[in-house]
Amino acid sequence: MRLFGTDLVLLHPPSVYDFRRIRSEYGPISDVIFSSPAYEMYPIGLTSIASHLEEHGHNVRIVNVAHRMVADPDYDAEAAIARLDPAVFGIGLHWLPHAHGALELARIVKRHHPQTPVVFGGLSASYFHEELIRSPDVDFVVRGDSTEEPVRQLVSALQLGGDLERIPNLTWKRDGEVVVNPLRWSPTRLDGPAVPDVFYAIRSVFKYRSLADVVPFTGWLEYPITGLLVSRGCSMACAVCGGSRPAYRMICNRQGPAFRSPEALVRDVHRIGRFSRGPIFLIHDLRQAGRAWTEKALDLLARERPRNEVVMELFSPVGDDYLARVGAALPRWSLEITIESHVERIRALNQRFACTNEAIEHTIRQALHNGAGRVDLFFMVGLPGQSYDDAVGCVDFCRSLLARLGGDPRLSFFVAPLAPFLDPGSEAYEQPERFGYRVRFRTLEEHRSALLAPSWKEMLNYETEWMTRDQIVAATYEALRGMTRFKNERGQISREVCTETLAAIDASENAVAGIPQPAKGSGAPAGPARFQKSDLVWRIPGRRRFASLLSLAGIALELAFREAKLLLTRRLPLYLGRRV
Ligand code: B12
Ligand code: SF4
Repeated sequence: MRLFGTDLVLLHPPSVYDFRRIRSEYGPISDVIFSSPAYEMYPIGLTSIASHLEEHGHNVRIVNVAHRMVADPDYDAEAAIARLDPAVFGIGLHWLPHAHGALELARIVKRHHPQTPVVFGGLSASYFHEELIRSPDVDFVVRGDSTEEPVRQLVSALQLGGDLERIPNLTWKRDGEVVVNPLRWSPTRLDGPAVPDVFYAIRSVFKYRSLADVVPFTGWLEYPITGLLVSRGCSMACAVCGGSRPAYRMICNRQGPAFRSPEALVRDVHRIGRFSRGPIFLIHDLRQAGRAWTEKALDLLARERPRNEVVMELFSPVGDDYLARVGAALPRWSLEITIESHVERIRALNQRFACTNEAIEHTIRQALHNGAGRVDLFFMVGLPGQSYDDAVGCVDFCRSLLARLGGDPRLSFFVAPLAPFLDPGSEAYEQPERFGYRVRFRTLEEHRSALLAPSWKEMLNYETEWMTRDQIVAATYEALRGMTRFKNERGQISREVCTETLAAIDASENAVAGIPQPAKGSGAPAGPARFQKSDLVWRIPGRRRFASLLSLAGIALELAFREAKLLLTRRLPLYLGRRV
């Protein structure tokens, strides 16, 4: 251990390592998130792992390789990795679409640092841990959704000595033989650092002298939106979700969601407000935590009155005064409602918003009535029981809903395919016959190689009884065309933007069909901002995206003090303890 050396470097891979060369047609697979199809956003938990270890005297650095590669066509990822010299490398395989990039980074690490241990983690790494550990480039997998403490124990054991057998959730190799330690670390509360710990991220910019390495996604500096985790795990059992209650039980041994306390959550909101004016997205429906928790959180938010727009999710319709209370508590707020389908039968099969359309409409009316700045409604193609007509029919549903709501401009509609993969761990993946799915890939290797296919149609790991892959693709493009025309009809986008978007949709569909397209521009993995991305942003009022200089200077001072304190009280004792 070196006093000023780095103990752990956490690498976030691009989805496909050589996306700049391969250039598949990714279509709309990342159309309703801020990342490009390289999926350059890293898991928020990387910051809480880093923060937890730094609290214990370790030096931990995040390197968002994916963002660096997307933002700079000349960035040489291999050379950058060769220059790093930590005691341990961590590589994230949280989302399965990173299967190719993650394994490729592991290979590069081993090529340049053959003696340095490589640790994998994340939901997909946890699901495929036994296959992953057989790779010669992977030494450890830390399973579960709360790996801060097991990772600390592992890094400490590797640097200072310790018994690997005692580390919870660890999959490893003893003399080439796979050892799977029990999955017993699954805290019932979300204590500790905020997820994400944005103050760790800011401190690390100065500590490791690189802003680009910790940027959460390309474009974040222009639009500093921050997600904030309300819980780890989810109480719902949506059939197609790999983050559902049954999936967490299977992958993480989690029996129910672990909630952050209302006090900690509102403190996190306050801290974000000290540096950013961007929206704060509260991940997971607050009501999951029960009435008392929700009321407490809303009371505290009402006292805090954040200046940032607070974006909330709903997992089910609202039948009481919840949205009136939200409206009273928050000066600026909006809602994300992912109903997935306008067809009640399909929603019942998917076990999400298994209610009537009237109940959904009532909820939206409540939100608009109580002052929501925006209500976004999301639809999906590729659901159980969904035919081509059901998928495309969402556009007419939106049109008539909007007419009944007086054309309220605060309503926005989005549609996206279930792509590229049906999530492993979801009930539909685990019991495909029950939900009418045909699953094409079962192993990590099959998913890894599928990511190299020329188009997202070939990448899809499923078909359904109601739609072949060709139909899923056709329905997606048709629904996107319908939504685009509808947006133009209602004046949300101009005729020019409508024409350009329709042309981009046609070009993408032709590319999937193998019809040669004009060469794409350099740098971005799949051309321009795609079909709906620009509608995702919330307006940031005023001219500033970040807080005042005074507030930022206060944070800088506080963090410099914190760094010095950590060095003296944590790092030095750890280092000296090792030397004696
Ligand atoms: C919030 C969220 C998002 C946010 C991202 C927030 C973020 N930056 O992390 C947004 C909306 C952007 C998003 C996007 C996507 N998501 Co999402 N998302 C979620 C959601 C709702 C919550 C995630 C969560 O609770 N995380 C908390 C915990 C689990 O993770 P964490 O704290 O970040 O990290 C901990 C562990 O995972 C682990 N870990 C993670 N990385 C590493 C690395 C190492 C080295 C180690 C040791 C440990 C480790 O340790 C961390 C600390 O304890 C889940 C559903 C659910 N309820 O889980 C889906 C989910 C994770 N998403 C999923 C998917 C598929 C996606 C997309 C690919 C969808 C798409 N096609 O666009 C994209 C990918 C985005 C990208 N990378 O650019 C699937 C993943 C299934 C799978 N196995 O692949 C899930 C399970 C369900 C779903 N379908 O939405 N998502
Ligand atoms: S899709 Fe359903 S199960 Fe998955 S995180 Fe959202 S509400 Fe929970």
